[in-house]
Amino acid sequence: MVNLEELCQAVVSGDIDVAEALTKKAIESKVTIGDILNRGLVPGLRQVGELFEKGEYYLPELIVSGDAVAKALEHLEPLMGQEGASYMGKYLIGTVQGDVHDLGKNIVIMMLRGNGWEVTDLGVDVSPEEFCSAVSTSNCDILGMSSLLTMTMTNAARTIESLKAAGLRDRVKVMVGGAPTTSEWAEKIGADAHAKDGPTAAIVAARLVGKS
Ligand code: B12
Repeated sequence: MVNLEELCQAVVSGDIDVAEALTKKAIESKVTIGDILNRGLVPGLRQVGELFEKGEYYLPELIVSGDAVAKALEHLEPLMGQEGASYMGKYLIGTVQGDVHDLGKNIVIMMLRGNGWEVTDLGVDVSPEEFCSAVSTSNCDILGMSSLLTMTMTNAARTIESLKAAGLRDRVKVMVGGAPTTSEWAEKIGADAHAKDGPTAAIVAARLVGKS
């Protein structure tokens, strides 16, 4: 049996090999993806964030812990097959300009793909212009923006303004997410919806296109 607390601690200590091995073992032992994420990987990152905030961890620790989770996600991603999920539509997603955090976005992508969405990932540090250009050429149903930094979350608002200025706002539903974001903030900047995690993102996205 896999101890998910050990997986959590492997993330906290930035032990990439152990995090990978325990994730593989958990998958073999039929631990659910939800438990691997919510009882192992994500709490590990949360602790790393707390240690960073207290000044006990620095950027190098954030980097290795992030890499440990990225490695673990590589093994989870193929398991989120689309079998059985009916086609939901096209979802364009990226992390806002100035922000390179992508683990949360990648978890959202896994959940969306597993729930029938055709997802295009624009990556990180995506400018309002790049988001607009992708919306104008992609015929997507939903644009999702991820923001982890309070300093740059305003770039999601700038992107919505740019969509309006380009006459594209009515073509697409806009969702926002990321640790510092809230549904009140989403409403304030004129987004259509907010979601606090991957599973909720899939539920809310379906609702936005009338397929829930
Ligand atoms: C790992 C990490 C990093 C890694 C990122 C690696 C990677 N590939 O992503 C690296 C080392 C690059 C990094 C860098 C920095 N980081 Co950092 N980082 C973190 C850490 C520890 C974990 C982030 C994470 O992955 N969380 C886990 C995921 C699963 O959660 P999530 O991203 O919130 O995503 C979920 C939901 O929010 C939602 N969601 C996310 N996106 C979206 C999008 C949509 C559309 C929807 C619907 C939902 C949704 O679903 C996701 C899945 O459930 C956090 C601490 C924390 N508690 O978050 C700090 C943190 C985010 N970082 C922080 C800081 C300060 C920095 C740096 C500025 C540090 C520095 N001095 O350089 C740099 C910034 C670099 C940049 N320009 O972006 C601060 C931000 C403070 C703030 N509020 O502004 C935090 C909170 C740490 C802290 N407590 O101080 N970081």
